[in-house]
Amino acid sequence: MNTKLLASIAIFALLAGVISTSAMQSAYAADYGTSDKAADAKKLADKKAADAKKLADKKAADAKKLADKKAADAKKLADKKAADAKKLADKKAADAKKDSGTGKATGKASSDAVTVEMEKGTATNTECGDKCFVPNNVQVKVGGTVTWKNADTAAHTATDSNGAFDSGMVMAKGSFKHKFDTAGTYNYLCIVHPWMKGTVTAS
Ligand SMILES: [Cu+2]
Repeated sequence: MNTKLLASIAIFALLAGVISTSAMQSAYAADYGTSDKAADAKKLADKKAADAKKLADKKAADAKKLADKKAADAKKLADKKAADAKKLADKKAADAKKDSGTGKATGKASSDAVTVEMEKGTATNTECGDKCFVPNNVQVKVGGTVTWKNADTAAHTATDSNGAFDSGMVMAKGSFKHKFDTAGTYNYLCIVHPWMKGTVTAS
């Protein structure tokens, strides 16, 4: 063997070693580098998916909270309306009871039975105006009755201006009842004290 050949072999071997090492390194790098990128991409995708889910969950939770609040508000409003309606109905019932109980009917609503009082002092008080017959103006249903009660010490009458009814003399603590079978407006007065005037409307 000569020296030149030995040197050539040595150089070849060295080169081969260098080339194979670098080839392995690049293969390694390519392999693991790609794998790292894929892992990173997966991680990123997972994070995005997790974030998206979190956001969707939050939106759903917010929407539910809002819907619950709306439902609660609607219920509260409905409850309040129902309570108000009940209160109003109770008040009306109480007023109606009060009216029928005392005979001091307001005359605002048409009813089957209305009571009118001939007030105290009306025989002498020519200024009693709409406080002679109380209430002064009453509404009654057709077929309903109006009862006049004399709360005064003097005798009075309830006499229709057109002759539809006439109580005659109603003594102190006495009363007179008339049934209204025909719709209409009836103006009446006390023939003893003609300043005492009242109206019955039957409808
Ligand atoms: Cu009178």
